[in-house]
Amino acid sequence: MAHRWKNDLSREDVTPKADFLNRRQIMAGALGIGGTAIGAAALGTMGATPAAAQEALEPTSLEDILQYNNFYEFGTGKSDPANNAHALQTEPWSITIDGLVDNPGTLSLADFMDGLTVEERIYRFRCVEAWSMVVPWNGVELADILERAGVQSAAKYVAFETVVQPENMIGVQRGVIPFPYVEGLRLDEAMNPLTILATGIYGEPLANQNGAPIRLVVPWKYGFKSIKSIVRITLTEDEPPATWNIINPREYGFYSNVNPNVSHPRWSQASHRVIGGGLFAGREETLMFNGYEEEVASMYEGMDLAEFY
Ligand SMILES: Nc1nc2c(c(=O)[nH]1)N[C@H]1C(S)=C(S)[C@@H](COP(=O)(O)O)O[C@H]1N2
Ligand SMILES: [Mo]
Repeated sequence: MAHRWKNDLSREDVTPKADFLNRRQIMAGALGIGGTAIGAAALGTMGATPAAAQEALEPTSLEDILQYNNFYEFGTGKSDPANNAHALQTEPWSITIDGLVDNPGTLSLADFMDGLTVEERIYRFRCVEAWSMVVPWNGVELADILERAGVQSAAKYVAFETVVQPENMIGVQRGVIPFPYVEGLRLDEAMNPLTILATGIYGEPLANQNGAPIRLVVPWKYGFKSIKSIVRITLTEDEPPATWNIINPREYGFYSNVNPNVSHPRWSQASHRVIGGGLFAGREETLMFNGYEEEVASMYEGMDLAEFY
């Protein structure tokens, strides 16, 4: 399983993926494409989990995950996506992979997911607005997709783009921010085993408001990096544009790694509000890299983390 990339990055350069994840291998049927019900989940035995990562994360209720969203294509209010995203047209869906890859092309979602194993990943999810959830995603490692595309050695970044359906998207009609929503990662971030493309939550296909049918999840970065409803993935040499970074570069950096020690210009990032939990909802201290320091800190050695907020 240890395969080398065509460029100089390799799986061996990053933390072995097995050791930090509460993971269950889920049958490919869990994709939800074609309406297949989720199959029985076989528990992955991936070796011992280090004590730090073993901390059991209590997933946020599905109700909260479905009703407290950011998806500006459907409005700026937290309940707007739940109210308006039913209009999103997700069938048919195709995804283009292009740029600096050996195998560019446009695939239907089914072909895009063909042969990939959908896993469960229970991740902390921290919005830059200082709230957080724990989400049991179902998804595939982005690295597997990039490998199949054949990343060329000149590629340094990965750019992502969200669908634009003006007739279905009230936020696009209102022009609340520029669309399409775009985001990007450095190639090593994109290839980190923590980085997934999610197609489900709680074993169900992604709800429209959560970025159906497929969205990025980068758990050590602020939530706005986790771009929804992706239609294009482009390998580039130069740092790609990122929506919030374009809108306000002083407040939203390209890197935007979760960092409790670096305040947003208008609020502290030292703690966050936990979504859900009813009466017992409260605040928690925010962890460096959102608790994934061991897995990702080495990628930023020599960088001034404050500068790269
Ligand atoms: N296309 C698109 N992707 C997006 C956004 C958006 O407005 N449009 N909002 C981002 C922000 S700020 C957050 S916090 C997460 C929210 O994901 P969730 O609603 O599934 O929790 O989606 C991110 N991805
Ligand atoms: Mo966010």
